[in-house]
Amino acid sequence: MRDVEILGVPMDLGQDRRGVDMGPSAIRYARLRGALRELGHRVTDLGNVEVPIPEVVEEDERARHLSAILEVCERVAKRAAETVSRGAFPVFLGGDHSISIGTVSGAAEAGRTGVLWVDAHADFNTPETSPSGNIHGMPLAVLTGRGHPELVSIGGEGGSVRPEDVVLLGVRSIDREERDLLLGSGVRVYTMKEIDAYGAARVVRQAISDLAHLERVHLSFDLDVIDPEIAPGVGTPVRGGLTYREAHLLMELLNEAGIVTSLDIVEVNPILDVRNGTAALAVEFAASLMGRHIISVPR
Ligand code: 6HN
Ligand code: MN
Ligand code: MN
Ligand code: MN
Repeated sequence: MRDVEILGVPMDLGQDRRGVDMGPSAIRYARLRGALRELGHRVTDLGNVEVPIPEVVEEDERARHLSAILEVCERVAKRAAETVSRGAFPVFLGGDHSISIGTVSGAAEAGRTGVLWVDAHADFNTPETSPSGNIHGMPLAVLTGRGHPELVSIGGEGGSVRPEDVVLLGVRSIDREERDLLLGSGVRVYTMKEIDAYGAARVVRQAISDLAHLERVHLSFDLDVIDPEIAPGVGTPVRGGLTYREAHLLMELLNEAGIVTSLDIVEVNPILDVRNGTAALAVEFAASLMGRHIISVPR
């Protein structure tokens, strides 16, 4: 049993498409709290962090909506730090992936924290390498100390996490210069190619062992890692993603390993979704991570 605290961050300033700000509502509508309570957890919903809408926010060409995102992420980091200081398990609902600059920085206040970044993209751009200027393509770089100095400063000098404590999983779309930056960073990367070649179980177990030296691991789960045929409600879909069972297996193996101490569920876009199916999947995967078993076998 865990004390779980849900915090919504209805942010859509980190990318171009409207609708991802409705992610927290969609995930709540899909009964996240009920699903986690059924597993025996004590679940509190802390509501949403306030986020301005793009219409009232200034543009910034190389890193769009920088100052507003900075402000929101600072607030999020503070709330995240409060939750982990209570010993609770935070579940952050995005919003686009730029929120993780705040969630991970705050969670890492509890002590050295690893990151498992599960995503179709590497999110390792900087304002210099980014083809879009969208900050949701930059958070993992920021968290490891690369990119816009104001964003990096949220996690304090040098970033919130060490590159050797970070594992990327499920990637299949990386920009050219982003790739060079990532390859030189020390972050471990398992692309869809490794998952196809060796199987999800083997790759996930390897990722778990890569993080075994850490007492705390933050799972940042971008729904676009799932194949868009089953998870269409995301702003930047890429073909060839995780299957339904591969994603459940990932969560089941993480649950078994017991290493995850905080969670982001990001990039759910209800406007692009079909009958809230992507949010419903997100809730299913969260429940698998938090202990849902089809059959409980005593071990
Ligand atoms: N996400 N690499 C592209 C960019 O604009 O930097 C896409 C980023 C997608 C980010 O899905 O969280
Ligand atoms: Mn704008
Ligand atoms: Mn992402
Ligand atoms: Mn992504």
